[in-house]
Amino acid sequence: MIAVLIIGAVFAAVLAGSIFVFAPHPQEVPVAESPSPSNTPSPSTSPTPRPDAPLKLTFDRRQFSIDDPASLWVVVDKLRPLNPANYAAPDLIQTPVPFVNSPVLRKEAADQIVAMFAAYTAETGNKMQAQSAYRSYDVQVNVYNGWVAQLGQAGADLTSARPGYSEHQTGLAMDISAVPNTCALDQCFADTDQGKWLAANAYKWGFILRYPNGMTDITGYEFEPWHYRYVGISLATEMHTTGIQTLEQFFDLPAAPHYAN
Ligand code: DAL
Ligand code: ZN
Repeated sequence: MIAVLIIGAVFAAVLAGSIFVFAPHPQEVPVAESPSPSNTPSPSTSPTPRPDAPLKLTFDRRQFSIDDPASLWVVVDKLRPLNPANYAAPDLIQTPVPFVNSPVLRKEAADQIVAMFAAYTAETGNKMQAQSAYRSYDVQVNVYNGWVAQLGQAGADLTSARPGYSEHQTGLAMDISAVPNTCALDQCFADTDQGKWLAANAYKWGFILRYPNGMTDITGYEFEPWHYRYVGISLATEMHTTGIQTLEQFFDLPAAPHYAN
């Protein structure tokens, strides 16, 4: 009887041991994640890193300059004017898409706009168009002064950049509108089919919504659902995946609600 009890106890201990040995380590138990975008690897191909493992950096935030006006990543805001102030990119070309104002952009951004507009039309049967793209320093002088005449300087500064401070001068930004042209340069563009599609899909062609809703304290501008900025597919996708909405936050730059002077 005692022998039976001892054998039983030993068997139970071995069984418990094997459960202990073969039970998954708590850190290796798959963690339920919120739904991931379709273009990110599934958890099975990308296991949750152990807390004690070195952080694996998959994206180099300093690959390209954010200061050089010729860089696809240049950050222009109220604290970061273009340098030189009258900069004009050497590779500006006409962008062959429907337009309100004839659209010029840098070559890579122009090619991506053409591809993005075509994809939108193929998917939905609808069309979008260029409202305004590259603006030189001198053109921005007129645009900004027009807004000041209409809204006063404080109002103008919430919607229009001063000359030398506009992303439009980089040749990488485009204001996009719908065909037919409803809600052009109006916040109701966000509710159009074109506005909704762009907000969900523009990153796939390398564009970001540069002045998102609720970010005025960071970007310095009111919500502009029509203003898209080309930064390249890798950065646009990284911002989409991480949910970081502004270039200022992504690159740890100071918020730029106001001009320095
Ligand atoms: N509307 C944007 C801020 C610009 O004028 O560049
Ligand atoms: Zn714009």
